[in-house]
Order: sequence, then C-alpha cells, then structure tokens
Amino acid sequence: MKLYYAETLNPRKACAVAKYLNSPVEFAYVQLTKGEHKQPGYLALNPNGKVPTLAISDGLSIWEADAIMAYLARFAGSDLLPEDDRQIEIMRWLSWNAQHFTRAASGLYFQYCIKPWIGLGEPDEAAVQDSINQWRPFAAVLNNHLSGKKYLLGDQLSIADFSVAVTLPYAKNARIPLSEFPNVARWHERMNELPAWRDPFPIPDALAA
Ligand SMILES: N[C@@H](CCC(=O)N[C@@H](CS)C(=O)NCC(=O)O)C(=O)O
Repeated sequence: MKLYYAETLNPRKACAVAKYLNSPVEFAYVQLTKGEHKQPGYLALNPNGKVPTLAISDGLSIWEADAIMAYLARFAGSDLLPEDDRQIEIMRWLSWNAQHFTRAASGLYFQYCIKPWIGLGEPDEAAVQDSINQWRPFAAVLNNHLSGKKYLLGDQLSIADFSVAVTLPYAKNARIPLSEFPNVARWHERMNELPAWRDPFPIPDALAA
C-alpha cells in the first residue's frame, strides 16, 4: 500500500495512524506547492486532487483521511476501530468533527499557518474572529465530554481521537485558544505521549510548533 501525503492537516491523521499501527505502507510525499496533486496520474487515484490518498493493490484507492484511518485500523485488526457499538460513537465524533470542531479550527490554521506558507499574505482579522467564535462553543462541548475521560471513548484510544485532535498540534502557531479548555488541553497532552502523534510524517513538520 502507498500512502500519499503532505505535511498538512488531513494527511496528519492518516500518517499518524499508519505510524501508530506500524502499517505496511510506503509513504509517498506529494509536493502541493508544485501542484503534483493535480496531475493526471494522481487524479486517477483521487479525483478530488487532495491529500491524503491510500493506494491499495489492483487499482483500488481510498481517499478521505477518516476513511483511510478506518481502513488501516481494520487491516491491522486494531481496537482503534472496535468491532461493536462503539463504531457508532466513533461515527458521531468523526461527523461532529468534520462539520464543527475541526472545520472552525481549520479556519485559524488556514489564516496563520497555510497563508504564510504559500505566500497568501497577512491573516484576515474578520475571518480569524469568525473562526474563534465558531470554535469556542464546540470546544466547550468537547471539554465537558472529556471530563474524567482519557480519550473520547473513555479508556479506549480510537481513530476518533486522531481525527478530532488533528488541529491541536498547530494550536500555538494557529493561535487556537486551547488553554481556555483544560480537559481538551490535557487530552491533547496525552495524545502527545504517542510518538506517532507527535511525529507522524517521514519528513519534518514545518507548520507545527
Ligand atoms: N476531506 C478531505 C480533505 C483533504 C484536504 O483538503 N487536503 C488538503 C491538505 S490538508 C489538500 O490536499 N489541499 C490541496 C488542495 O486542495 O489543492 C480529507 O479528509 O482527506
């Protein structure tokens, strides 16, 4: 299997899970700034022209980072995706995250990390404020949920943790007000105890602090 990635937000989840599980993947770096993800060969694997993509044998490929994490967890027979009702809870968190928590935080990630990286100029103050206003209520939901819990499912680490936490390694550079939500901050410190989470990419992560 070949995991196409760049050192950006969504590939981070897939790379971290692949490293955590020691999955038999070959990491393939995609240079976004050179438009490699828009070339016909890559578009045949992922018609969205985005990273990550997991190319599996016989012409089959999976796109969407959450789906790639789920595939890798099942491939490994790992408890990161338990084979029981907890899958419903995982789906809930993945959906909530895509629609709310990470959607809001990625506005800050874009303004403070991606714009300077690709030379798009200064952060837009109105967009920054809008993202923070959207993020805080969802961070409060997460903060309440994590009270007394190690991970989103309780004691069990799952792909939901890898997904929901994905913007937090960039909290400092993206100015995400993480310290306002101590349970979320503690949970992310726990994620940081995992070498695969701290250092998911085969190359250095220029965008995280
Ligand atoms: N929903 C997709 C989002 C993928 C995505 O937006 N990837 C970004 C990097 S984090 C990308 O490829 N951006 C380049 C582009 O859109 O041209 C997923 O979860 O995999």
